[in-house]
Formats: sequence, C-alpha cells, structure tokens
Amino acid sequence: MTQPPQPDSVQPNPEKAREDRAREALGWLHTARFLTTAAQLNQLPDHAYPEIAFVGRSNAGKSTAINTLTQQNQLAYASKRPGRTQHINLFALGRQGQTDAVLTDLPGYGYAAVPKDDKRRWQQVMANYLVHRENLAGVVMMCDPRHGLKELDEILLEVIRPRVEEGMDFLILLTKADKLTRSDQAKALSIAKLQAGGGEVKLFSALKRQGLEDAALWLRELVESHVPHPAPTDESSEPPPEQTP
Ligand SMILES: Nc1nc2c(ncn2[C@@H]2O[C@H](COP(=O)(O)OP(=O)(O)OP(=O)(O)O)[C@@H](O)[C@H]2O)c(=O)[nH]1
Ligand SMILES: [Mg+2]
Repeated sequence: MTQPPQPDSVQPNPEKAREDRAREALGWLHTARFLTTAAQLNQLPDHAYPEIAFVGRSNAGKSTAINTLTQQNQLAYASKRPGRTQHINLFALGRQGQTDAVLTDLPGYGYAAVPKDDKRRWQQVMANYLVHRENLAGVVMMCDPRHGLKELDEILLEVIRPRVEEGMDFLILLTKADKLTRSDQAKALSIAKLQAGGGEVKLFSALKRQGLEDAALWLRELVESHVPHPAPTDESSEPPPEQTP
C-alpha cells in the first residue's frame, strides 16, 4: 500500500519560488516615485540608500526600461527623439512610503546632434557621477544589440571598472530584443558576454516584456544585499536600538 505524501516529502518547486520572488520584485519596483532631478552631481541629494543607475547611448531605451520595470508609463521621459533625458532623474523605491533604494535615469551619450561643448560637459558630469557617487551600488548598462557595444560604452566600462572590481554590481541589458530573431538574440548575447569580460548580460524587450523578471530580480537582489542596517530616518541619525532575540 502506498503511503499518502507527507508534508516533509513535498519537493520544493524552484520555478514557483522564482515566480513568487519575481512577483514580489515587480511589486516593489511598482512603488517607484519621482524623487528629484538635477543637472549635476552636487545638486543631487545625499541619502543612505543603494542607488542603481541606468546608463547607455541615447535612444537605447533607458527611460522605457525604467517605465516598464516600474509598470508606470510616464515615470521617466521616453521618446523617439534621442536626447530626451537631459537631467539626472532620481526615483525612490520602497513600500509604504519608506525608501529602500533609488533608481537613476541618466541622459544618454553618443547623440550626434548635441553640440560638442554640451557633450563634453555631460560626459564630465556622468563620469563624476559614476566615479564619485558614494552610494552607487549598481549600474545597468543598456545597449541596443543591433549596434553592439560602441566606443563610448567601452569608455564607460573603463570608468566604472575600479568600482566593479571593488564589488559594485553591474549588468548589461541588451534592449529592444524584439527587433532580433531568436538566433540573432543568442549571438548578440554571446558577443556581449565576451565584451563584458564575464559580467552579467541579459536580453530585454520593453515591448514584449522579455527579460522583465530577470531584470527585476537582479535589482531586488542587489538592494537586498545592501540592506544590512536599517537606514537612518530624517528625524534622527541615531543608530537603531539593538535587536534582542
Ligand atoms: N521595439 C522596441 N522599442 C523600444 C524598446 N525600448 C525602447 N524603445 C523605443 O526606443 C526609443 C527610445 O527610448 P527611450 O527609453 O527614450 O531611450 P533612452 O535611452 O532613455 O534615450 P535618451 O533619454 O535619449 O538617452 C523610444 O521610441 C522607445 O519607444 C523596446 O524594448 N523595443
Ligand atoms: Mg531617457
């Protein structure tokens, strides 16, 4: 006679667990709200939360990715016209009005129609941000796989290399994957992995919502790995009381 299954014989279902985690991560991302906008680094507010920046060439799909990940159509400005994002825009994340992380939408680079001086000024602002922003915990580089990683992307990778070596998280999202066939997607993925020197690379399509869960999980796990201490509140910078078991 076969025994009925015992509770402790229930096999864990990794797929279901991942789905649950992804749902939780997307719910968390949906809490995103506009925090502030700044033209340069010294105008950004100091805060204690991990910040994750979306970088990439103009028109790569940074703002659209932020809107798709947060499931808010008009949070970040997205447009067919390259150069739409012209400031550093910060968005706060966290449930119940509490902040536990910040997303940064950065203006894209490589847009030919931008005057030379503006380009230089902007590249300086971005390099400053990527090198000096203290609580920068992760960088998501958006790259259109039809063009591949370009010279400016490579320069940016060099700029953040020391921080990545110190442990900063880094992800390349190959955007607009819907414009590639399956086999071209696979090729683009292998090439970008080589170029990223072993860094993480994922396919992403805002249009088809491809890679959405992967990206959401990556962001969530990054933030969870950075929250060992409760963040100080605005009212008091005193350390929190010791937890008793
Ligand atoms: N087919 C397709 N189009 C996309 C996707 N993501 C973005 N786009 C389109 O690409 C264009 C640029 O998108 P944005 O999100 O504004 O790009 P950005 O990187 O923020 O651009 P800048 O702000 O200029 O740096 C828009 O017309 C989007 O609709 C995608 O996954 N698939
Ligand atoms: Mg933008």
